[in-house]
Amino acid sequence: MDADWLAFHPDPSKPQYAPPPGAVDAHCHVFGPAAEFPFAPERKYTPCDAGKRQLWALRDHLGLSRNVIVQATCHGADNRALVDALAASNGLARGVATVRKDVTNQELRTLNAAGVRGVRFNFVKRLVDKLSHEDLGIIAEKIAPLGWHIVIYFEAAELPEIYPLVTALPTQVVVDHMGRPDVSRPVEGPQFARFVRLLEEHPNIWSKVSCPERLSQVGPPGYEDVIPFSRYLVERFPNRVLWGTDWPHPNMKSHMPDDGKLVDLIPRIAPTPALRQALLVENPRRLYWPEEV
Ligand code: 0GY
Repeated sequence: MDADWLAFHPDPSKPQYAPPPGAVDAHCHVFGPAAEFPFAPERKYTPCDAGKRQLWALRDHLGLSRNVIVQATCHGADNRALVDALAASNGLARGVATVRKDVTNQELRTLNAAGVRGVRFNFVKRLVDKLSHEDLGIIAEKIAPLGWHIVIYFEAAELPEIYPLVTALPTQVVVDHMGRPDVSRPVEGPQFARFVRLLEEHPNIWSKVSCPERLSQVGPPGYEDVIPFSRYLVERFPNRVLWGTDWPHPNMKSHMPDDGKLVDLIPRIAPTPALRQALLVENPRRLYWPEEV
């Protein structure tokens, strides 16, 4: 792993908040193990191993029921570690893959059978080489017939550049980590207003209210500066928000969050039982286990 890599918390606390039955961690990753699933040559970082069994142990410890495993950029478009985890999950995990524009329909069907329900487009420059919008458009057209959605990851400053692509996508679209707002700015300020408008004007666009540890400038355990942003989205778009741990927290440099404390923030971002049921159970079910709806 990279010399300055911070490994995930070895002993997260038991949350005081108990999530409802069926609660989903809708944003987490598996890394390797590298000996079995080597990291991609084009990766921008080399993490510690963080395998499926550790993820299941965390799920159970936190009182969560299911996971959505998102392909991380360190594995590029090689989805083998993801598919291996899905196969071992007893149906308790679904996945979001990374594919290239030349992916075949047969490969997509195989991923679908493994439990993949979406692809991720990553626009964060420190994580990936730039992908052409034309290529992403080709991928979007290929995956749409499967009923999959597209997860997108960008920094707030990149939104104007990608706006035409994002708003033309033919599927449901889920934005990672609230579009990474600068939380030192006001919730009602122009930067976050632009993101809110994106959701307001496009009913197919959702947001993950995840990663306070990544966005916060005041830091743990309360991440007080991030809560108003997450809560705003949960209250305004209760049926289009997802929550996740982001375990094993790639590229965290300031500190490693205690996952139990992240769970304890949920009642502060979703203050009523109905909002929590939507955020943790019903919304992820509609995207990832639609056969149950
Ligand atoms: C996240 C955030 C990051 C990394 C990745 O796929 C990835 O490598 O998403 C990051 O470095 O901000 O969502 O896991």
